[in-house]
Amino acid sequence: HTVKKTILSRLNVIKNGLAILIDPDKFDIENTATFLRKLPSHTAMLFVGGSTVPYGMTKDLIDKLKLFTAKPIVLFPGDVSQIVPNADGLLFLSLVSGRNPEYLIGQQIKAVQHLKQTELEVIPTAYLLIDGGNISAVEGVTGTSPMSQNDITGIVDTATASEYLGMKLVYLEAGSGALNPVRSEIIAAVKEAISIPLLVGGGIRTEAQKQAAYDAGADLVVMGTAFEYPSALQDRKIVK
Ligand code: 1GP
Repeated sequence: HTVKKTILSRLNVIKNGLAILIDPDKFDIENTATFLRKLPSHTAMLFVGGSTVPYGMTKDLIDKLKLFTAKPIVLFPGDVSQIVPNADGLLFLSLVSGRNPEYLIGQQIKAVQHLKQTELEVIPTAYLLIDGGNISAVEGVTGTSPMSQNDITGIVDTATASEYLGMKLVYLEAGSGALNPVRSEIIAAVKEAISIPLLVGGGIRTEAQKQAAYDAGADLVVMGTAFEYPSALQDRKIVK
């Protein structure tokens, strides 16, 4: 199992990077080429995953994406059934904001037998669910509560402990479709405390929100919903 660490090394030098999240369950595969053409030019990589994805859909989508793009494709799986060999890498997530052992270590152990059959670059990622003002799919699926946006010390210490444990990325997640993205103050405090790359996503729909995340210290912003419903982005772009 020798794998080039190309995605992580890219993340270690990335600045103002953008990852577009595609949920196979919500994506029209026939529309793949058009979808990719419309993405911002600074899109660094594609994330593929969702909370509930029917078996087989992830692999088919990635085969299709690879016909039209050379950008790295990184799995962002809701569970082990979404681990497929035709992606380039995998965010190996541990939900460190919660106390459900299944999502701290259980799913990861179950993933091993799948991963042994792939050459995916495995990227240890501390995944922190932050309150986005509505009930997220992550909260529903994992049965864990998000951290309050007021608990800055708790969030910073969780991210720092994760780096001490050897995690290679920190991902601050407000949840897909969050009403409120992670606040700038939190992003800045976490960025200040860690030396590994910081990913921020959930509820970021406008250019202004994206820029605010970069200004606060996000190395990579993850956007999904805004590109699933491009008209929503167009409408809100005026806010810029
Ligand atoms: C969800 O952070 C990602 O895991 C993206 O969220 O769909 O709200 O952009 P949105």
